[in-house]
Amino acid sequence: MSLFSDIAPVRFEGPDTANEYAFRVYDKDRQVLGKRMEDWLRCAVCYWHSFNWPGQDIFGAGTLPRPWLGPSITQAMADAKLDAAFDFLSRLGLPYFTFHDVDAMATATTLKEHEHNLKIIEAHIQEKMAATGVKLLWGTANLFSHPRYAAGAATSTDPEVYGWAAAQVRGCLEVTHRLGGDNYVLWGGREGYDSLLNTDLKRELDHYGRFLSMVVEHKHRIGFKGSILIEPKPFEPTKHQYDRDVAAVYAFLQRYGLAKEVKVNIEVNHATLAGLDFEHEVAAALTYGIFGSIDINRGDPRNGWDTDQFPNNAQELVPAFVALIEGGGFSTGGFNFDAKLRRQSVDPADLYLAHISGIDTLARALLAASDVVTERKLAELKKARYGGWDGELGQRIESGSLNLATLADLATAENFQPTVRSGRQELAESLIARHCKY
Ligand code: XUL
Ligand code: CO
Repeated sequence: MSLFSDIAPVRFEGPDTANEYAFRVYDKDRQVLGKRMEDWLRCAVCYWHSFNWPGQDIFGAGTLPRPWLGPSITQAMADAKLDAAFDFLSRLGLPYFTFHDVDAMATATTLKEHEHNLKIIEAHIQEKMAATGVKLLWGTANLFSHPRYAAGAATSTDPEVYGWAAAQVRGCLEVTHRLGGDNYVLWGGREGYDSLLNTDLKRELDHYGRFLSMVVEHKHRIGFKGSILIEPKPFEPTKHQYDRDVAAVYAFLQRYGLAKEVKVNIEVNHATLAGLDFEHEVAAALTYGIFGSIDINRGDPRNGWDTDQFPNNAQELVPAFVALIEGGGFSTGGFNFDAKLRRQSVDPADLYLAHISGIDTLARALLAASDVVTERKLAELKKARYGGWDGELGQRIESGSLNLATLADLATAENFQPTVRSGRQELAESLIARHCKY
């Protein structure tokens, strides 16, 4: 029995069910474009916001009943949290969870103690995973909450802090490996600066590049076959975060020779905060060959901070789903609910309702996107826009057989008179909207 035992295991009951604790659209075995829905979505519940966050904000204390939390977490509290989390996970029936080292373990003050406490909880997690069949989508080390990380971890001004970060990442990467995790994530929450006046940009980036190279070397040394993922975010908590968006991460990876080793974990609201569309970030990552995984929580377009809300609007997700389907779907990644309840959502049932609605939203977006892709009209519209490039002139330019002078001479000699043609944007938008019917 736990805080979450009052709800019976959540099942698919179809769109007409009167049961609020059932999936209306998410039918994990339903075939979509030759793959089970569960295998397209690969959904995960995050440990930290769901079980390790009591609902505090910068103006007020926690509101949510989380009896296993306190200023210092004992082993008994960590175990009670684990019991409750896996009770919830198995009743919700998603295939994956994600966690930070410190979310799960008893509080430690030295690195020896950290290693010891992590080992204890690893064994307990392993038992729970075996008993429930829930798998690990990714693990990550929290390198931002403790005061020692105020000036960053891999970009800290203090090499001893950098050493602490190395120890935490080595520990959590190895635990993730032993638990069969599919990915290891690094979110550089404090890898950035508040003011350039006191920041040595080049030195910090070089330290960060070296850190990531060491992580990749270690991954290969221990034989971890999953993906290493960086999670872009433009700011918060720092004023400027180095991994501000997919393009910045790609430039960073290239500079340090890591573009073939590291991918991205894209979060919807981090794109919003960067002033970009979510589908832009997905398309950019697919284009650069660094698409990894997704944190599917959204923001509020009127707020400039990270509200971490559960998704509830399928239509706005469809363009990203079209890109995802056309890109072949996830390999090691999945949709992680890095989402928080609101502070007034104090009933244990609210955590179920939030996830059920969020998962049904993803299922709706998947079905709509699969119809868009199957219909082929959007793909044909896009291809037709570039029709000229499939002709003789376009092919000569694309193949590199013309240089600036020969092309300029050709354009002049043949008196090119191009005219504006419709981009068919309104039709493209309509092709998305008409399929949002699930
Ligand atoms: C913070 C954020 C993190 C990462 C994991 O904005 O998204 O929770 O997902 O550290
Ligand atoms: Co996230």
